[in-house]
Amino acid sequence: MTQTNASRLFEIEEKVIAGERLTFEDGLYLFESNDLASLGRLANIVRRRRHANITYYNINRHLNPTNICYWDCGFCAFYRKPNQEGAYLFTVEQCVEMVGQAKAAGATEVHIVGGLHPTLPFDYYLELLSTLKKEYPDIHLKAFTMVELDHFKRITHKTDEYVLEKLKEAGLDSCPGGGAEIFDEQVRKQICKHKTSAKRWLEMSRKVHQFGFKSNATMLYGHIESYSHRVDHLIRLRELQDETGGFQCFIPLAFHPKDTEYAHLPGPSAIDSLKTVAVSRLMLDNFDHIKAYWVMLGKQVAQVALHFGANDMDGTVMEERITYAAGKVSEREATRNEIIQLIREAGFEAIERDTLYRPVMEVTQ
Ligand code: V47
Repeated sequence: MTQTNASRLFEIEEKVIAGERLTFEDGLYLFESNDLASLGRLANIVRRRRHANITYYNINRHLNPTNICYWDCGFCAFYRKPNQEGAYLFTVEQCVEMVGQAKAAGATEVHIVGGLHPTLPFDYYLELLSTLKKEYPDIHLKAFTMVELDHFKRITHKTDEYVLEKLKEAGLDSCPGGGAEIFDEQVRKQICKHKTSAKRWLEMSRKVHQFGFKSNATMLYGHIESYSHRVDHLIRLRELQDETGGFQCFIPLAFHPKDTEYAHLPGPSAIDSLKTVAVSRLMLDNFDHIKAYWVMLGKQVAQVALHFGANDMDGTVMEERITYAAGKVSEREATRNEIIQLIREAGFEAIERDTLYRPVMEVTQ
């Protein structure tokens, strides 16, 4: 006997209220549902239970030391080949200057990710971290995705543990969540066939957590993947989180097609983005935080996403380059006041956090 939509949703709602884990089939059902209001309502139950009326933001800066990359991911408009027009590599001094400006603007975090440069030695990255740490000891260095850590292992011909130890000595504080894309191997073969595998991304995250670092996790959605690939991705993250507890935050990344191999695709709609935030909140029952990354969602959709399970708006960002390269021309940074305003207008209390989600200051005005 087939269940009616109402009774299936009711069954899921009962699980959500009881704090029971949702299955793959539940996740798929939620993605396939067109009852957006109910998805939001269910995700909001979990969001409010964990974070009440609080929405976090931080003051941060993105720093992409180079866009030169020997891989050729089809979804990426950011990378350049070494002699290609627009290729760049910042010196450590240039990076220090940029972080100095961010520090002056109140930043507590620098988010450092870049292309996989074919000849830049591991020492460059160590020098970058140690110089930044020396100049700005209070700034949290959230640096290098699992894909970059895997690259460091390959260029040093040493172990993962060696790489992590050296980065730790140099001042690494935690790792961002990029490079996860979609874990399904068939999709990965099409959108980023040379990239670090899903298995390796997860293995490296496990090692990062075992080493004592926190990290984040992402999912790139709205390209050629199906709903079941998304649910599979979320469940693989949930399983690893059960094991390590080392993920702080999940960030669904809305695909921006312009100037990529998938420029013919429309990218995800606002409805799809809100669904994805909601289902992520509901499936990832062991993740504390779901981020509405306004750079990729757009500020307005990010605001609405706060009612669909997200409890974090990320930060001021300052000079984001990856989405900017893929056609996001208008929203490259935000001021503190603007983010606070977006959060308050959506009906939440804005709390500035550091990278580890400790409150930095309470805004009372
Ligand atoms: O790894 C690349 C994605 C990621 C495109 O950890 C694209 O707090 C959309 O990981 N359209 C980098 N996305 C961004 C990222 C991130 C952002 C904010 C916070 C955190 C965190 C992490 O952006 C890449 C890739 O998955 N990406 N190209 C594109 N055309």
